[in-house]
Amino acid sequence: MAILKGPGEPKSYDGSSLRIGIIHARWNTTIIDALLDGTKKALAQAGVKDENIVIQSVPGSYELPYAVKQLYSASQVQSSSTGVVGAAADLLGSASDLTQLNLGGGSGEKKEKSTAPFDAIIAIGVLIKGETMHFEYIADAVSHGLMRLQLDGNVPVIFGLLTLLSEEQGLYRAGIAGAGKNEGHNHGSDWGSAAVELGIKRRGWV
Ligand code: DLZ
Repeated sequence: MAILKGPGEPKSYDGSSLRIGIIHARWNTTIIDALLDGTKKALAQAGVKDENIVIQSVPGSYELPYAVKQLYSASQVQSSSTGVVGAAADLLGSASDLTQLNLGGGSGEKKEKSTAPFDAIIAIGVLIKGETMHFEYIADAVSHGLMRLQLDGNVPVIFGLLTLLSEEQGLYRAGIAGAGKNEGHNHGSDWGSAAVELGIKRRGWV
């Protein structure tokens, strides 16, 4: 039977050269954690290297557009101030940079941590409707904010904002509903795949 919903037949893209940013809100943490997990699994499956994924959190969904903008700008600044100097800085840099080194196998090979601007950014939030108009205002502002960022910033911003009428809807959309906590479909995996597809496609549409 033909599938009516979802992004259609998955095509695989090689994400091994991509740098991906993820900003997630912390409100409704159980659902967020599962979505983040699904997103990271899809990125890993597409070959995106762990060291080329940057994850930052913000308190709530309302903060997502600002944080996406800051994260992307920071990666642009980082990229323009690195280059060859940046490669050396990676080698000599902070303790956290040093943990990225892989000196195993006697080959002297190291894991190259990218300092390029992000190829795509995924914004993840979970908004659950309450008794007031709060939900409508935030959902509207965040949706428009994220859309504006990707058009003005010329970078794909993946819309990982769930706008839910109940917590149960969120559990299903994170694939953790039901007694066995495994019912539903984890939308994070679609967001990870979308980031890889758009990240690759933006390098050349024709
Ligand atoms: C205040 C609030 C409420 C009531 N509900 C949610 C929610 O369901 N999901 C979410 O991500 N954030 C919520 N927030 C927090 C706001 O997004 C924001 O963090 C605060 O208003 C501070 O700007």
